[in-house]
Amino acid sequence: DAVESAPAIVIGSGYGGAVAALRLGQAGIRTLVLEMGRLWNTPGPDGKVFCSTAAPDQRSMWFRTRTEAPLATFLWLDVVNKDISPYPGVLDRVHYDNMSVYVGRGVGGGSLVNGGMAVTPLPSYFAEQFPTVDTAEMYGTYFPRARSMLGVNTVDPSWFESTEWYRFTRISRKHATNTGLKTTFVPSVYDFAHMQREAAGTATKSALAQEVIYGNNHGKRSLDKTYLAAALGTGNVTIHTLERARSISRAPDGTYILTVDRIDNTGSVVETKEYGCTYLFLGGGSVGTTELLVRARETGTLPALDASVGAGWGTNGNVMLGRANHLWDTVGENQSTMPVMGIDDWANAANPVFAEIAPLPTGLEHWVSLYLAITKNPSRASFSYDSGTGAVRLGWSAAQSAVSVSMAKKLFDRINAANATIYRYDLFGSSNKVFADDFTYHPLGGCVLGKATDNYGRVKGYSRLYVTDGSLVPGSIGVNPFVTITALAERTMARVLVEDTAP
Ligand code: FAE
Repeated sequence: DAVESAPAIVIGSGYGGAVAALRLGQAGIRTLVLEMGRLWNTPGPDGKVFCSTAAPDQRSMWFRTRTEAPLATFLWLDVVNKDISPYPGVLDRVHYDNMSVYVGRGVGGGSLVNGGMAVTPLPSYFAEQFPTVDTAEMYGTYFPRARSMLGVNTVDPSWFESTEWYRFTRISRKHATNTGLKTTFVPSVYDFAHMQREAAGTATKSALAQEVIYGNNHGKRSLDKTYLAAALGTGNVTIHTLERARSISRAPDGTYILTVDRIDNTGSVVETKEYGCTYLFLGGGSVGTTELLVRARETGTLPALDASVGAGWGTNGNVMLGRANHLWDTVGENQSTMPVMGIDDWANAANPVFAEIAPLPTGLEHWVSLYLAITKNPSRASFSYDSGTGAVRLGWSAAQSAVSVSMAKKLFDRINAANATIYRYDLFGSSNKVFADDFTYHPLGGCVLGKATDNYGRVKGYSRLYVTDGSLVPGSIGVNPFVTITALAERTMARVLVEDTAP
């Protein structure tokens, strides 16, 4: 059983993993990235790499026989989800007892499936969540570095005001304004010049063709086109796909040993490999990294991990909901899948909420205004290890979700009152559910910066072991999280490469 080894290994190729890979490669350190999902670069029989939300097939979800879209129903009808054959598709929904977590699977992680909203948090809230981090340095150096590498851009306001594709957003803005609420444009990593060409009919449609949560075939600057392309370009970085890290242990000489399952397109384990490395970077995302470390501590392979590994997890207060508009307030049959505006009521100390104005592109007029509310829910949960089954559980309760719902409800009750509108009852299953509070797009925490790690993501109890992903963020950041995750990873890499890898 030969052990393959590399000086540095990175687990996962989402934001945290991609930043680590690039900066290691640029420093001349040979680096292997292990990613459990596929490399999404090969067209299927339809000539496309990804499928659309309108016609999901095996490429849509991670080993499912039926899709599990966030909107379960439309007019209470089970028309949204489709039977599919099991395959390493690009979107996963990880189920815990009272909460499920959507994550991307593939080279690029969440960047392959997300809405592209590239939002920098308010400095005051960042400082509240990260009291030990130098805010001036973050906003002066690492946030700008992250935004520039990610290719953040903003929609042209005059195009936004005139295009049919954002009518749904303008209607929601009008209703917010009628309520006395503030709205704000949100930047994106979707190339708006491409989107305008899509609208003009001179480029193949992607955001304007119902592509998003199962991947975008064009326009999106996902990590495989930014950080990871640059990482491969250093000549020092290799990515292995369909390889899932199962466990981490430490050899007597202080190097790390990973047990990794290589799977095929049916999900069968075709090989179990061992890898060795000197430097190990964990970028498996909030649930991926935290599960690995909780299991390592509890099974005794890394027994010195801190007691706070597994703690401080939250949903970023996510709640999804729909409002029913008056007949004259049409939202349009044509909707871009990339959100560009939020209702910003975060300054309302009694009930802070930042609500993204979300699209619901069905190709039909449906009079629905959809939102993803980010609420300042202070609830946190912990992961625990079940030695009977070997499963890692999440102790999130329905009562903790109810906190997010009550905050979202306070805001949207005001919007409904000001506009004489009501909620939609047909979108989240047969039980007339108005607030989807049982899933999150923004899993955060589990290995919180300064608690499970030092102030730079070095895991407590071990040397040369680092966390660079969303598990560092203590459960809430008040806006969509990937810019923050990227900027924190840049900060960690800048420090680690200077202090820890000097010959
Ligand atoms: P992540 O991107 O999840 O990457 C982790 C990677 O590690 C994945 O590729 C995994 O397959 C892989 N992995 C995990 N465990 C293992 C293992 N054991 N072995 C090998 N590989 C492993 O982590 N955020 C925004 O800021 N703006 C948005 O508009 C937005 N929209 C979203 C929409 C959707 C549908 C979803 C699901 C998320 C959205 N997010 C959005 C959240 C954002 O994508 C997420 O915060 C980041 O992707 C998290 O980055 P990480 O590096 O933590």
